Amino acid sequence: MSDNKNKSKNDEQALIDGRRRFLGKSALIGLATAGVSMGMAGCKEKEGAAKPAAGATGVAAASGQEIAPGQLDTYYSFTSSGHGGEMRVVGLPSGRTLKRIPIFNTDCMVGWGITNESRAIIGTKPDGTLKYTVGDTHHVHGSYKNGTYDSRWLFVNDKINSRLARVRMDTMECDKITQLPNVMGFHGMFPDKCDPVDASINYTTRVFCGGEFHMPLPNDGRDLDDPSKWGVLFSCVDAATMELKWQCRIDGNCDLVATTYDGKYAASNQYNTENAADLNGMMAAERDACVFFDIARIEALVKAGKFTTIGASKVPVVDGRKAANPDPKTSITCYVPVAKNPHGVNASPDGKYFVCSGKLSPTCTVIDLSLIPKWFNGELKDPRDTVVAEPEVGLGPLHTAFDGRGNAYTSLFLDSQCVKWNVEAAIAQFKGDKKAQVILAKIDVHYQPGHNYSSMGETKECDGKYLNSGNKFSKDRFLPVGPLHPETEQLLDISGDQPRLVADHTAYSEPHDGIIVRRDVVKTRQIYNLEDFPNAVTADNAGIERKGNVVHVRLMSQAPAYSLPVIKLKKGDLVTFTLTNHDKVEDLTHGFAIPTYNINFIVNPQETKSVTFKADHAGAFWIYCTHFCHALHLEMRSRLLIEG
Ligand code: K7E
Ligand code: CUA
Ligand code: CA
Repeated sequence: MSDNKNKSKNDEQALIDGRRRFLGKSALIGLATAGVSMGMAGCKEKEGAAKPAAGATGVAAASGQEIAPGQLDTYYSFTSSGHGGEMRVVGLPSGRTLKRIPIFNTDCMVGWGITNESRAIIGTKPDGTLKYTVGDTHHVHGSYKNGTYDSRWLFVNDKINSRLARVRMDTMECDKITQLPNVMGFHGMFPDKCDPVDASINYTTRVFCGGEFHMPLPNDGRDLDDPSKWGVLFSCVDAATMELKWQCRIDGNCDLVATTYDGKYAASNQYNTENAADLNGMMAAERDACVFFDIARIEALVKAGKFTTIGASKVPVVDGRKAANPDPKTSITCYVPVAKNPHGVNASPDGKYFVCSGKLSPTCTVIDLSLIPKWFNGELKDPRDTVVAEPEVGLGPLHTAFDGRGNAYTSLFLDSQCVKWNVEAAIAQFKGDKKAQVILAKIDVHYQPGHNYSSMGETKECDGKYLNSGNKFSKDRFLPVGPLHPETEQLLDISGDQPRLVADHTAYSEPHDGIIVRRDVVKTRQIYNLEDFPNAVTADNAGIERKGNVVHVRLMSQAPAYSLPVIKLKKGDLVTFTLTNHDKVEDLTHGFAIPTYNINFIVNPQETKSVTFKADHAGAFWIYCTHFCHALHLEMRSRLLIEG
């Protein structure tokens, strides 16, 4: 029997080895054909390889990571959802889904996109319909104070329609969405960590947003046949008001964004310094760049009125292109050459370095942030002099996380691995130390990782406990659910010398980046404040108010009843329902659905929401509570009678 067991173990290992070889091969083909097919390496696997791989790949099943029933996780993970358009909240290390926060999508559970309040945040067209119903969230980052999270806000980008959204940490709901003018493909985003000039402002006041795609400026039908005239803007949004502060026109594109801990610089890696409009053109140059922005200089220009505007937008635009900035001493931008077609730029938690991953080069580029001001002061000849290491890490490096002990963890898309390497050793090697041990470990992840991110890794409190590897293909890791497989979020314990894979979690397509936040940092409120809602319904104003065919129904809910058992309307009425939940018990939420009228939303304790619609068909309709609230939840309903 033990023979059999060994045999099947060997078979499994052979399958895994075969699969890895296959991956490696397609990876090389991908590179040889200039990267075009590299994303598909995971899809072309022959079907026979589909067999459980756990056990043989070092999954520490009894690793002590399990959270027993009734026990709480030690971390929150806030993740993007890609073209799902929402944000997700997951408990770690268990991988329990705690919440989905609708943002750029619509959601009929909470009524996001249905209530007047949420529609005002998303934005509507003159005819009242939602301006957009799709979104593509990639990057979630928190607001900072003193170099760590302050539990005020989370920010997330929408790549499709170039919008920045803010989520309140206390309610974990979206409260603002801002569209960036003259930007297409808003991809990288990062809040600042303190003010570039006033050190007493040691918290987030700006959010930097990178534009990825070149576009006509303005995009009104001009220059369609001449992409050489198209441009890219890097934007700065006020974190408190969520209004645009300024934009900076650049050469090349923006991919991801990082900010320094001293607040002086933001930077974006660029894979298209060629300013090309086609694939071959974007891969023509041997090196691309990481462009740094001197925030204080940009804001001084804006203050001095040295800006232009584009089209109908009133946002000040400064010129950060190379031709407009010949002298480093006055330049607002610094283009540091980095490895070809880089992806990702990440700040080390000691505040010293930015790391760009090569993607089409098997290297990471380490930029010493103390040398950036030297370049801006004219003390360095070449921006490239700020590069202090370029270690070879493996194939297809995309994103880098840190453990706070001087080590970096880079995802290797083509190798399907996470590589652990030491930053100071890489710097020593770059200086010529041949004995420097740069690569410390390589661990397989399943399969083809995009982002990875570590616990508190984007803060000075980086604790080096966990690393999440967000993998783009799960293949045989889970029960099949049709042609589209779930993605894997794999949890690695990085507290020891060797990273250990400790859990596979599924993820619905398709998360990119996230942050892992210690649970004590997160402060949520238990119920809402009645006073926060100017339209709150109380016993004083509850009832039905009619002005011609415009009707306002003001309702209260208290388990298990709405305040009006019968509501009479006439066909053709324009009706607004405003509902305030007067229950005060945490989690005692009610729903509000009207059959055939496409209305459903929830009201949390002490919260107010409203909907407006035309009563365009007659009949009797039971308004009912959709959210289980009470033993008499099913009885919680009112008759809506619409006369024909
Ligand atoms: Cu690598 Cu949009 Cu951050 Cu996805 S991006 S993986
Ligand atoms: Cu109220 Cu269910
Ligand atoms: Ca390029």
